[in-house]
Amino acid sequence: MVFIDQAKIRIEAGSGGNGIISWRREKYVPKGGPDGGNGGHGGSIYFEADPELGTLLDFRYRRLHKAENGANGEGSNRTGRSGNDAIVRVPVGTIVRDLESGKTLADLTIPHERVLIARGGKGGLGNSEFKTATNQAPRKQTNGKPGEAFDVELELKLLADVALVGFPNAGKSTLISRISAARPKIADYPFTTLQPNLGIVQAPEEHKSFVVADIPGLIEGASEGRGLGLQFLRHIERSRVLLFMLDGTQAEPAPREAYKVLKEELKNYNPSLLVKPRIIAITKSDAMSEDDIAAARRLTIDKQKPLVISAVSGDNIDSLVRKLWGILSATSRDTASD
Ligand SMILES: Nc1nc2c(ncn2[C@@H]2O[C@H](COP(=O)(O)OP(=O)(O)OP(=O)(O)O)[C@@H](O)[C@H]2O)c(=O)[nH]1
Ligand SMILES: [Mg+2]
Repeated sequence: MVFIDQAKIRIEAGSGGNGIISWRREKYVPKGGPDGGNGGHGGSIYFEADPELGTLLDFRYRRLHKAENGANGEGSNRTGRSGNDAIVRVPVGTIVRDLESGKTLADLTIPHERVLIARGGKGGLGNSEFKTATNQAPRKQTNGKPGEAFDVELELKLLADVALVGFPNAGKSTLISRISAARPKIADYPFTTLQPNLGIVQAPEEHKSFVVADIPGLIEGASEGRGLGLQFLRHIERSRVLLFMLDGTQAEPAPREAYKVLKEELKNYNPSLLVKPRIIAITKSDAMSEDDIAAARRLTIDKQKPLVISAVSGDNIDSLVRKLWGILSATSRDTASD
């Protein structure tokens, strides 16, 4: 299964500046000739593959991307300044399509690859360009041409950065609906989630985001096909960080035992999963007693202090996102897997 992130944006290249009509006026030149300069060219729009970006999230907030217009020409045959180009940065792997025709304009697969998508308009001509032997004083200029402007659709295949690992009902879907725009079904029975859901999470750093996969719950024996079993462990395989979610309101199994079972299942499926960095969260703190919360905070599981969180009250959710981002930003994306 492939997850697709999409965005629709409008791009508008800059218009060319106008050529102007102007006449030379100098002290000793009584009949000054034409000296109207040409307009500058409009800026173009390029798309660039930026390996620092992982999602199209930024485009939800900014839909119009414009390049600068060229300036009009000036007297003394001065050409107007050209408009600056605009560089639209997209994640590596982004496909750019013309929205109307569906035609692919670019498939940005190489880091830092740059492709011209919308050309800026040419500058118009000033009257000095129209001077001929028979017309020494042309009263003629042309206006700049408009830049290309159209709607494009961006598409990116997403890889999960973080996989949520937990028993059914641990609160995985509730967490993803708290930290992203994803709205998976949430219910108090096991195996509510039957298909993985991806959510895009805004990182604590501007213009940065990461992808969290909410996958169906695991149970003991999952690695041998029990429950929803193996097929979803593949998604865990492709992520960079594992977030273990342990239900703090459950005495049986208590978080430490739940963790052991989950870890064992991952190991049975593929021991290299345990090489991935892991974070442990104890969930549903809003429904835990003060004593249970205090006890959970004192726990050390697998040499780690778990974070005690609640996706309902928001308790420690910011810390969790910061912690995930801390690990993700220190490790680079593995683009090879699919
Ligand atoms: N009080 C409280 N309840 C929670 C919290 N998170 C989840 N729940 C409840 O726990 C139940 C299970 O939540 P889900 O988010 O569906 O759990 P899940 O891990 O996605 O479950 P599966 O999809 O079945 O694997 C629901 O009734 C939620 O309302 C929380 O932070 N506090
Ligand atoms: Mg779920």
